[in-house]
Amino acid sequence: MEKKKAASQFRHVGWLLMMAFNVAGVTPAAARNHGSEEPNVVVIMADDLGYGDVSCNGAKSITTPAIDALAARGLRFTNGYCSASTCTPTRYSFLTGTYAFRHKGTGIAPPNSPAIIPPGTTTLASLLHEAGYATAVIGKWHLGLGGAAGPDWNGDLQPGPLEIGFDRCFLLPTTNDRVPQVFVRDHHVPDLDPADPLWVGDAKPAPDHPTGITARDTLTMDWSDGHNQTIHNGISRIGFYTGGHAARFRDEDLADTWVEESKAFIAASQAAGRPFFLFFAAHECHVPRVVSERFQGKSALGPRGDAILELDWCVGEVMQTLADAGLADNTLIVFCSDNGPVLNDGYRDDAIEKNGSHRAAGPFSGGKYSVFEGGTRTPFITCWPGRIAPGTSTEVVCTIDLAASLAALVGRLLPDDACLDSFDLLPALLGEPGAKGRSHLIQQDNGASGSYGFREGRWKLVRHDKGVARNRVVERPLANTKVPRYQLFDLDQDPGEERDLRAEHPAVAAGMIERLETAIAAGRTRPVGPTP
Ligand code: NG6
Ligand code: CA
Repeated sequence: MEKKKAASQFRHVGWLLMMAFNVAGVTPAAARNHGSEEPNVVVIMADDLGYGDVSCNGAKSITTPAIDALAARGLRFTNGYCSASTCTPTRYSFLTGTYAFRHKGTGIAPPNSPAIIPPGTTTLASLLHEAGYATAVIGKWHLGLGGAAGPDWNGDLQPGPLEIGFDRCFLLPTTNDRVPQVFVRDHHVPDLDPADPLWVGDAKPAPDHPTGITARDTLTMDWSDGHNQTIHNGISRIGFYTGGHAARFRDEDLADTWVEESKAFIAASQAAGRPFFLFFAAHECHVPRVVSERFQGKSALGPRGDAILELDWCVGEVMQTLADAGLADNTLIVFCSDNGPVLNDGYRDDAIEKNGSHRAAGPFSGGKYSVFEGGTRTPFITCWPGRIAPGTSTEVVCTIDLAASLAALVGRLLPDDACLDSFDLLPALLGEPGAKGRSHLIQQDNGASGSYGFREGRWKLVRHDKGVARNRVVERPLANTKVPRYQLFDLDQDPGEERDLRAEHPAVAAGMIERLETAIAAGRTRPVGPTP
């Protein structure tokens, strides 16, 4: 009832209409030639990679030749976003096209989390699947597996990606600082020995179970905060597990394995004569930053920089694979990140000590866990040779818009009750002349703190219900800073969000406070009605 009432008020104030005219995505289908193209789609999502972590966005302490080549051949967005400053909510929104803050339980998923996206939900993957695409997710999942009781690690691991539109998956189930270190292929953990079953829990399985606390002297990478439970490969993690030894991977092999899996998926799709959608969910540069021996010690920034070099290698491998298969000109690659950067995220890996003058968030304040720009303004590149003219775009685009935009690309209609905050920004993503991006965007953190960013053009409203902001200065250890509940910034003049203009522009702030509240209460920001 509450929701319905709010939604009707929302329509009443005409804000939806305003959005309808301001957002490129509501152009009627008839006005465009949608549905006539069937490029392959590869979304490469990095983990914890900041705006300033790639040399095409100005990094000087690290060089990312493959990502730079993607940008040089494609469109580099200076106002590209993910929707949240932690992983699970961004991935939830990326796949469902709905802001994660609308649903409880979309914050950072624990090791035994059940599947967070209900089976049968319309997702970016299901939309492309229905359009005839072969679909796969390879890499970090972190959106839970299994029914209400959580994952049955030794049995059937469903529901999961295959129940929301993916034909295939090859996953790291959560994030690599969380247990367990095993892969999931489709519905099973491969290579499990039934004589050594895998057990995952949140309490010590036995009093003498070695942990990062009791066996700290055996660790190859020490922890600084949390991450002191079960040890695997010399690194203690969040959570406990036993068994499953034959199925366990080495941290050093993650990237190589996923690249190999991706090559196989691309080759199989090509052999089957099907267009494909690959969600390549990289782990770099999330903790623990333990990369292939080939990249260890290769950057000036320590393990965090080495991880960025490994990520760049993955991007290069995907590009080369497409080129070798003759698919480069018929593939749209989107490169993005799941949240902004963090230096020390719980392990002593010299990220702060070796950072020097590097600005992982570029010119922005905040990073991972923050609703200041650095938390969600992240690298964003689209590349489709022959279709996207190389260049730079200042249009506002977000990972949450890929669902509606790619549905439009392949001519799928969005049901009214799906993808509630996803806008069809296809023309802007393809760099078509005059195409507009978003006129507004809500940014969130992990979801439970009542913190939001709200961008409308040059204006940015920052809301912190608890009066504290997390991770305001990325180059220092994670900390809370006291802040007023509302702040207003002019991003044109002050991209670093340092000068609060709320007192100078009270009417602007008041209007934005109200529109943000309305958008949250309304349950959706995508206008009702078929898109495209
Ligand atoms: C935090 C972890 C952090 C990271 C994050 C999730 C601690 C002290 N911190 O709770 O290390 O795992 O969760 O990151 O445990 S994300 O990118 O997957 O959202
Ligand atoms: Ca992340």
